[in-house]
Amino acid sequence: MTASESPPADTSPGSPASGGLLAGRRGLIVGVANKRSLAWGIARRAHSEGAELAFTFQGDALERRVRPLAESIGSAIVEPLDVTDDAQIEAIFSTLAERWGRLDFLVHSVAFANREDLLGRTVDTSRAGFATALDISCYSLIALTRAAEPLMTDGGSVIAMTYYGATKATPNYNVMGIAKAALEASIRYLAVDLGPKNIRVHGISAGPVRTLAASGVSGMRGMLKVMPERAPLGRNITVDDVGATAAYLLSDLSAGTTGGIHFVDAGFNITAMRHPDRAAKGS
Ligand code: 0WE
Repeated sequence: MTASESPPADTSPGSPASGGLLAGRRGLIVGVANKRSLAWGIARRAHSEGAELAFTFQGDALERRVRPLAESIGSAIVEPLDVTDDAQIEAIFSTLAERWGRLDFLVHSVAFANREDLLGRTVDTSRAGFATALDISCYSLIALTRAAEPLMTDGGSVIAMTYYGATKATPNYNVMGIAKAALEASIRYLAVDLGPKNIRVHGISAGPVRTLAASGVSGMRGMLKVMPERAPLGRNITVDDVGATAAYLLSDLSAGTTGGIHFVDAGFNITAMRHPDRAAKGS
């Protein structure tokens, strides 16, 4: 048979590709809030690479957002999950055990700090605010990974979302930077624990994107302006950029890779300052 006689591969967005990178894989996506979410960018790409997905939502308002998105890509499992509640974590994984019996990947795209802790001085962070940020943004990865482990019987891959504010002090990111530093360390320790079971654990450090989590963040507009001036690629990143890197990290293409933080930031993190030939607009 000549090449011209083969049927064209269906790689259109939203159509599961039988020859896709993630064909036959099953994954849980935690952290879709709406269609702009990084988690939705990952889900869309995972689906187009052939994966079957389950989703969680937190609260009625987000259920109304997540359910239609999940249904649009044929996902039959959409369940509530508050990551601070051990019983709900147990419940979602027993649902996955019943319905699928196995899990290939987990995507963690969840963070929260009280709004008053994302302004002003980190030195003013309360004990309760610190505990909230670390519990929701970091401990949840450990808890979810522990619950996923028994289902990842054929190996697996875990992705958690992080940000450059984990390693470099970033205005207003404050306690979230501390939580992301702990999350990045958790990724390394989990990778060591689960490596023997061929479960790989990765961080994606995404550049700033206009999502629900970034809305109302003071200085977001400035960050989105500075990125293209300083980043080697001269642009901001998109959720599709994140989805593509995630597909690689969830697939066998990255079989020899675990415990790392993978920057999807147009190269911003490797620079010390803006190149003088790339003039800031208006300067
Ligand atoms: O990790 C994040 C956002 C996480 C986040 C956002 C909010 C806003 C609403 C966590 N908790 C809350 N709590 C709220 O009440 N990003 C990487 C996006 C982000 O957030 C920032 C940033 C960037 C970038 C906050 C301050 C400065 C920069």
